[in-house]
Formats: sequence, C-alpha cells, structure tokens
Amino acid sequence: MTEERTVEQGSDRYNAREVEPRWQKAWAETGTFRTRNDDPRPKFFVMEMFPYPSGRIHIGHGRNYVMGDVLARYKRMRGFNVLHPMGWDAFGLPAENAAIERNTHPKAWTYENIASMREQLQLLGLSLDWSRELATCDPSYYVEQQRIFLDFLENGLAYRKESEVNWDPVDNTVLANEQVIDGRGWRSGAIVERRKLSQWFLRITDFAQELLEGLDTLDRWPEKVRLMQRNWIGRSEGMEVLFEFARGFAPQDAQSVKVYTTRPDTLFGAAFLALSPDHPLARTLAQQDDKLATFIAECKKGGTSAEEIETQEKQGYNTGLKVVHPLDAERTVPVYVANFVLMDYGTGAIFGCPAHDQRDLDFARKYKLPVVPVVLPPNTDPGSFAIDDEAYDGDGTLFNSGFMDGMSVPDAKEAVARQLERFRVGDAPQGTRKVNFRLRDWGISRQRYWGCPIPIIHCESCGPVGVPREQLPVTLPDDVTFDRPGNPLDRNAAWRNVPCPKCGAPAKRETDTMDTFVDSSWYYLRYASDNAEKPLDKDAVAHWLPVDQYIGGIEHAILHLLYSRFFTRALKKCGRVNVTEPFAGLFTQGMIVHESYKDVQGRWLFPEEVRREADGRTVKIDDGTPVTVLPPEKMSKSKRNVVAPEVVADTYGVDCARWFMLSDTPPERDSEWTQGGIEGAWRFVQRVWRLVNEAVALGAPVGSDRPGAFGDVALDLRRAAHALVARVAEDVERLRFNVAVAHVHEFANEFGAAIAHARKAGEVPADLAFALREAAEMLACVVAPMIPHLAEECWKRLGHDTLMAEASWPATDAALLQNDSVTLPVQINGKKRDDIIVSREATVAEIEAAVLELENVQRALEGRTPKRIIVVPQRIVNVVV
Ligand code: ANZ
Ligand code: ZN
Repeated sequence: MTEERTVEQGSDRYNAREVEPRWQKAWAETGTFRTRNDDPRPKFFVMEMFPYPSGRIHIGHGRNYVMGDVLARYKRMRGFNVLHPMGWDAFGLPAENAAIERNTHPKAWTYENIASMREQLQLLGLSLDWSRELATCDPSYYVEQQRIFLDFLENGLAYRKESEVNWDPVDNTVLANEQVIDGRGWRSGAIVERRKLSQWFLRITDFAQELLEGLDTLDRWPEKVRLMQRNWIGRSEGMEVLFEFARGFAPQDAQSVKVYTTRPDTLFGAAFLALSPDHPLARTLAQQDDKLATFIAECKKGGTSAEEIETQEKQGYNTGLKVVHPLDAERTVPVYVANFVLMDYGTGAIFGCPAHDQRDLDFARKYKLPVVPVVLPPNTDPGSFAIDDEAYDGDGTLFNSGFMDGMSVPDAKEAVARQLERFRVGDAPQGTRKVNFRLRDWGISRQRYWGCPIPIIHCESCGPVGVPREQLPVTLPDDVTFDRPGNPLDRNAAWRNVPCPKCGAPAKRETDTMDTFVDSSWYYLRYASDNAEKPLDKDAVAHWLPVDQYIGGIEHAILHLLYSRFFTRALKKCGRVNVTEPFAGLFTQGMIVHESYKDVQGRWLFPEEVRREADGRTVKIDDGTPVTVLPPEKMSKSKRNVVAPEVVADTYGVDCARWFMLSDTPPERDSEWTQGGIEGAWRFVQRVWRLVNEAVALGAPVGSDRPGAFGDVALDLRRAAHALVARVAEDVERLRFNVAVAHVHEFANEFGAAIAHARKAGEVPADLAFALREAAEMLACVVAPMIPHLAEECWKRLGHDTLMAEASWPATDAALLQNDSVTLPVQINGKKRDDIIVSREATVAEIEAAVLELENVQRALEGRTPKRIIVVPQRIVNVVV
C-alpha cells in the first residue's frame, strides 16, 4: 500500500471512458482483426459458442468471449494468423414466442436483438473478425444448409420415417427429448403426449462406433465431456436370446420371443419376460384383449425419452402367456407387457432378473414375482444373502445357477454365451452376441416457422422430391401471422403449393423446418470461408480446421458437440470436407453468479437499485427500505441479478470488467461478481497505468541500447520481468487466466519496489533505467491480451507509434530465466505419468495443487482424493492413489 502512494506522483488518472472507445475505433479503422486466408503465418482458430440473440447480454455472457479473446490476442502476438469469428444462432422458438406476445415478426425481433447485442459485444473490446459474422437465419447461411441436406439425402444419410414424438399440445410442436422436463413441455409446461408423425432423420447411428472411438483422440477435451458423450452413445455388448413359448401358453402366430440382454449370466434369476407396449406381439394380442388395449393406451401418456420412461412408476399387464426357460426346460416364466420397456432399443423385449436389476425388482415386488439372487457379492455368506429393496448389480460369484456356479460374472457371461450359441430354436441359434448403441438417429423435423426450411416437395405420385439446387434457397415467406396456434407455413397456400419438380403435377412444399441444432452443427465450417459464393469451402476448411480452441458452456457437452462431430464425418462422406474431428481443444467455462435482491414486497431488484450501508444492511437506493439479499446464483434476467456490460463500461471501463472476469476464480469454475471485486480490478488497472508512467519518467527512452552490465537491482528487475513473460505465456496457453493474473500482481509489487528504489537514487543509473523501460514494456505486453485498451495507452505512453494489438510477444532471455523454474517428473503410484514445470520457489502446497490439476492425475484419481502426495523439492512428485 505504501508503495502505491509513492508511485502516484507525477502521473495522471487513467480515464477508461475516454481511452477505450478511442482504441476500439483505431482497431476497427485499421482492420487489425480482419483475417486473411492467404496469410502465410501458421493458423490458429479460436472460437466461442455463438450466442442466441435473445435480447441483451449481461456480463455473465461475456466471460467465455473474454477468455477466447485473451487467447486470440495472445496467439496473434506469438505470430499466428488468428481466426476469431462471431455469429448468431438465430433461429428458434423464442423469436416466435416473442412474435406472438409482442405482435412483431420473428425476423424483425431477431435482427433487432442482433444489432443491440453486437453493439454490446463490441463494447467488450473483443478482437473479432466481424467481416465473417454470420446469422443462421439469413438465407445466405441456410442456402448451404439446404444443399447439405440434399447431399445427405443423396448419400443415404437423411431419410424419412414414421416415428413417435413428444407432442406439446399447447405449443403445437414436436419436442426433443431434452425439451421434456418431468413429463411437461419445457416452455409451455403442458403435459406431453406421444404422437406418430412422418419425420426427417439424419443417420448419426451409422457413425456410432466411429464417434465413440474418436473420443480417445480428443486429448484436449475435458474428461468429463468425453465421458458424457461415451455414455450418450452407450455402446453395450450383450446377447439376443430366444425364449420359446410353453405348450398351451403360446399365442396364435408366434413360437418365440427375442430379448436383448447384457446380463445373460443372470438367466437363472429370470422371473418374467416383458414386452414393450409397442412390440408387434403386444399389439396383436391387444386386438383380442380390450384390457390390454386400454393398458397400452395408458402407457402412451408421458414423454418418449428413456429418462421419462425410466422414472415412471413401473406398470405391467400379465398376458397369461408363458415361455420356457432357455437353460431349464422344466421352468416356465410369465410374459408381461410393461411400460418401462422401450420399443426402439434392443429387441423391444427383456427378461427380468429382479435380484440384479432395480427396475425389475420394483416390478417384481409390485406383481409378487420371485426374487432369486444368482450373483453373490464378495465375502458374503450364500446362506444368508437376500435381496431386500435394493437390487445388487455389482460383481461377484455365480450361485443358484447350475453349470455357472462358482464362476465370476465375466466368465459366466462367456460360458452362457457359448451354451446359447449351441442350442437351437428351430433353425436359429438360441443366443447370438450383439452390440447395441443407445444413440438414436437424429430427428430433425420441427413443426415451426422460424427455422431452416427443409428443401423438399411432396408429390402424390413421385413422393418426396428434393428441391432442384438451382432453386435454392427455399426462403421463408415473410407474410405470416401468428394469431393461431400451429405452424403458419401450413396455412400459407401461396408458399406451400408448387409444381412437382419431377412431373409438374400440383405438389406441396415440406412445411417442417430443421431443428436449430442443425444450424449450429456446421457454422464453424462456414467461418473458414471468406468467400460468400462458397459458404462451405473445402480448401478453406482444410486450412483452418480443426478449431484449435473451442470455448463454451458444459450444457452443450452432449448434443451440440456430438452433432457437430457427426456433421464433419457425414460431410466427409459426401466429399464436402476433409476433416474428421471439428474441435481439437475444448474448454468449458464456469458461469458468473451474482447475489439477488428482493424488496419488502418480494419483487426482484437490479443490483444498481440497492446499496449496502456502512452497518452492513442492504437497502433500496430510492427509499431506503430494507432489501433481502439472496445467495449468489447464475445471472438471469428473471431474477434481475444481472449486470449490464455498458453499466460497467461507463463506471469502471471494460478492461476492469475483463480483468475481474479473468482474475477471480479458475476459469472452469463459477465466479461471483461483486462490487468489491470490480473495485479491486479498477484499482489494479490504475496501478498498472501509474507504474508504466513512473517507468517512463525514470527509465530510458524508447529504443535505448542495452548496457553491458547490470547491478543487482536492475538484474533482479530484469529477472522478474522475463519470468513474468514466460509464466504468463504458459498460463495463457493452459487457459489458467487466474494464475496469469496472480503472476501479474506479483510482478507489480516487484516493479513498484524497483521504481521506489530508482526514485530514491535521484539520478537513475543507466542499467536500472534500461531495466525500468524493459519491465514497463514487458508488463504492457503481458497484460495486452487481458486488458487491451489500457495496454494500447501504455504502449503509446512508452513512445511507440504502432498498435499494441499488432505487437509481438516479448522475447525472453534464457540466461535470465535460468533458476526460475524446474521440471519435475510426476509419478502416479511410482510410474511416471507426466511432467510439471513449477517455479523454483514454489511451495510444496503450490506444487501439490498444480499436480492435482494435471489431466493425467485427474484421470488416475477418477474423482477420488489421493492417499498421499510426496513432493521431493527440485526432484520429483509421487501421487499415491
Ligand atoms: C437381463 C438383465 C439382468 C439385464 C440384469 C440387466 C440386469 P444397456 O446396458 O443400456 O444396453 N433392456 C434391454 N432392452 C431393453 C428395452 N428395449 N427397454 C428397456 N430395457 C431394456 O442395458 C441393457 C439391459 O437393459 C438389458 O440387460 C435388459 O435388461 C434391459 F441383472 O437383461 B438386462
Ligand atoms: Zn411428381
């Protein structure tokens, strides 16, 4: 603190409000961030997930853009040709809802939002190539999407099929499974029904195995995201097993039922067979059985997702049929129709083993079926082991299982598989090994106006016909009304009625539009092109892809990222691109959270409407009434706990907001926005300005020669400055922005001390004068990616007439860096798994913390805490798991 006072003399206050717009203008006028495809420097492609233009952004949206921007600016300084683009995920339901509520047009609403949000983003000083801006709702974008659809159609990757969908009776639309929450539509809250519709599908399942294997190559993705994708793809190895009907208990036209199981080892514990309500046999039986027909109709209520069906109360209907146990001809098993069996997985039929599957156990308890355990947990007495209300799905030894008794679960699986492969039912083997995937083909039809039209014309004689390419784009008609529910395209005869492209007979356009996830599945490819005529440019894609760093929210861990990975593969198959994995590096950032406030009437208040009193109470600014403060949570418009970027820009400047966003917390974790925090950032920004000014006053002029020798003070300062450059480089490369900030803080103290020393000396010796200038330049460069406006102003003050945004990252002198850091091998249980570079002065606690952040260590730990971490300073680290 004392040091702060001493450096204050002789420098003016930094005025962000005047400075920031000035530099933004300079960047725009020189076209600094405009990227050329023919630039010979090595490429670096960094992008953040593009926003939905919902209205206005708040500072919580800004965090991932700022992180991407730091990386973009840093990589530019390191000599890369950086592509850092921005666009708008501009189709979707909210625009239609706004149109209905406010009597505007979705297009007008969307483009107005884009305009105001673009202005807000520009305010943040992001180094974006705005010339590549795209909006998915623009015909210049979706024309290519329609071509892609036709490519997929021609290559057998798009097809039409009848399928059951989640139907929202209020919004009158099909919902994706993830839009059904607790059996209700995500927006309307209406109870969802199931309906059959003819829909367009994309054949993502063709790539299931590839998409799974590709995950192993994505070593710069968070392990968590890869795991989520792996589970979503859901590969399972199991068997299809035929169960023959028992004599006297068989239906008219069937001899056997085929089930899919991943646990054939538990066959001796089978208590029942269950068919999906949609199983053909169930349907046939229902024709003769009214009660069964009623039961099946009941099952249709509620959504179609696996989660939905799994959380429903288990319901069954005993058909009276019986099957013979495949391994014991003396035993029969009753056949039910059950609501928890899905038709589109496996064979649509299962055998239930209550002792070892929770759903089956719930079902067995309800319908009083036997519960016979066949897997004995380790170290358990077979005589006393019994299942109560929890099924046992762990490992163990087989018992009550004839020839499998005493085997481990994997051995039993193998033994029973061999047995069933030998047995015959008619001509067929009784059991066949089978790999299944949970992943389903992607239904992309939406009964909505504000989406990309599917370029198809339906003709009575020719069927669905692709719109000829020269007629693309099929644009959305503007003259639509939203006064009635449903899709206005259905009612728009002028748009809908067209001749068949094949036979010329009167035909009708497809009125479904595409799921908006299609729009976002290829936009990163569109960015690569700088040629409007070639929105998907194979050469440009080959040049830029894969994206080197993609940054976005964990909420997109599954669908968006998986669909994008599918799209590159599908487009490759169509010969359109030559890239397989779209995103080489992925980072999922945490959210910004903020307290929320309620007044005495229980109404939400904006942060700028409240004030904290000296005594700690929080009151409303206008009338002093008390305010209830609620704990920090995700910023959201509905709770008003949002901070607008323009408010921060006006009060403290954008750089302060950027600095605070980067400084507080590790970037993958949530960070709390506080008044204290932003004020701290403001003080620090001012301090950097003062330090640089002091150094300009005391230091050597720009371009001075380096003295031949340096005294202790100068040498220490040089060492600190060079170390700063090296450390921040590494921090930014690893996206550890908060650590970079900490390093800058640390350096500011050392720099301040050197300045104080120089001032005391009166006449500043040449070696120190040189070191002061060098340190100031390095400091300005190092903070430039984070607080670029201030950095430009410092650069100018330091006497440069070039743009800092175009400057190079400072070179470091290896001799000065020596002794600064050491590389320690990291062992896990005695085996070397990684290296870590740490400062030579790092404490044991710091090293431990850094080691725990290593991906290899995290993987080995699988969420556990290590038993011990042994740090041998300067030598080695061993993690004992
Ligand atoms: C008998 C069994 C015994 C099963 C046991 C599990 C545990 P994954 O791993 O996801 O592939 N199943 C098969 N088809 C089904 C369908 N259409 N609807 C609902 N459930 C179905 O899951 C495979 C297991 O899920 C299969 O193995 C089957 O139940 C059930 F102790 O067979 B199991
Ligand atoms: Zn026709």
